[in-house]
Amino acid sequence: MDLIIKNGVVIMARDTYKADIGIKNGKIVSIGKEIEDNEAEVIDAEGKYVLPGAIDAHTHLEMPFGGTISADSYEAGTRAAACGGTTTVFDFALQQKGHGIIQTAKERDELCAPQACIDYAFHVVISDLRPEILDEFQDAVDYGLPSFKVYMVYKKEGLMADDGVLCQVLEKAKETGALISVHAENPDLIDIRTEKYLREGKTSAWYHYMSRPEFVEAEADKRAIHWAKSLNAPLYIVHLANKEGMEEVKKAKDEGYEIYAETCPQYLYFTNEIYKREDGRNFVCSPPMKGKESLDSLWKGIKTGDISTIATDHCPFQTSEKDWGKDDFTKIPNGCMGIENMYPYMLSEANKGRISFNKVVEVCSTNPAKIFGCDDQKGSIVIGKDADIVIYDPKKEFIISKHNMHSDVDYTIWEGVKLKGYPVMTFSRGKLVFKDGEFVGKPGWGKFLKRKIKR
Ligand code: DUC
Ligand code: ZN
Ligand code: ZN
Repeated sequence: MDLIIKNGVVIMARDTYKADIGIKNGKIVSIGKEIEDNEAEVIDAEGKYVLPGAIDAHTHLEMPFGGTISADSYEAGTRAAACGGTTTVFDFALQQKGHGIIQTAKERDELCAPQACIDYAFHVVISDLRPEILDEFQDAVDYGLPSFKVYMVYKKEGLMADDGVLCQVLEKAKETGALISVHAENPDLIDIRTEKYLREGKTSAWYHYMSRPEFVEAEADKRAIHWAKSLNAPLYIVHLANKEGMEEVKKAKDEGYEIYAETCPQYLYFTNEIYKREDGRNFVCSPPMKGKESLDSLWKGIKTGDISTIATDHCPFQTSEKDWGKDDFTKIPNGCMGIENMYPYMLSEANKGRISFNKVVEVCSTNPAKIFGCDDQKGSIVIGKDADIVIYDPKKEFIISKHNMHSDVDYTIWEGVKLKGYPVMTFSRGKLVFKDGEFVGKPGWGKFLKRKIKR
């Protein structure tokens, strides 16, 4: 064996137990009591928790968006992820007009592969649906790319899928073993409300929220769920942030439909009140943070299992770019950071007693691995799987600051947030990539993950 992690408390989605873990060639090869091997390096995890690395199924790294490029490169983003206990990211590859699905992923891979510090996969965003693209679904699935996304918004940006496109991709995905994700907000309502506020001279970040409040998101959630139910097709709703949508997801799940909802840490911690602050623009993302009732309903959804996954929608911009919208909220590039904060924040909430540690492992690691088809390799501590492992110190106190983060962004929305417990080591396929606050991995280590969704 190469490595033995001894005496830790192993936390899985359904189980908690004390055990040693043996690792060889990047894989977990034994789990048990008092594993010995004179050749192996030994790490003593007494008093610590041993968790599967988190899987962030929603990131936008160096993505052209909002008139610029999101501020974390593949290197900076995956480095920061590793330092927050995330060992796999799923990034969005935007289809250019005229390009194919596999071509889109390969183009992003050229950029990502030399930089990636942890393993990664892509969801391809379909923005130019043609008969050839529908015909390519099966090839993409066979290639190991079984997840696509459509935007129900961003009409002016040329990204939006109308209901016709949404229904076609839902049906084709069902037929070919793929899964469709949607960003659900109603574009026409956003446009009309935005124009009204601008005409009235209401230009602060608060009107970003007001132009896309709860019901604007809920309508699109309901419409997407309606189509998915009607076509009996699976559906994954990204960054769910409102109560009405949460209730519709719950209803559909109770009726037996394969509907998954993801939410993000920012919707579990901040409310729309944040947009009233002087620096409110730094928190602008879409969908925006909502009222307290929505926040509470999302936490409830996590507890009941109606929220299947937590991911970050990590899409940061520098403060100078956010400042473009100082006097006009429509000029603020949309997106916030969270890639390094998701697991520490959720685990801290568990440590404070809000939910169980097992639940955090379930929504941050085991479920995304299952839903997106990499649970043969990722998402749990089981013999034969990748040794993507986090050692967590439940006693470590940590205050988030831009100074102790590892991304390239000059601020964090999480500044000053106090956490109870923090990761102290992260292993990616058995290789130590984070230790005691320092990144110790290297760019180019991360591998592209081929996946297959089981149905
Ligand atoms: N929302 C954001 O805030 N940023 C990136 C894309 C998105 O949908
Ligand atoms: Zn989105
Ligand atoms: Zn997103």
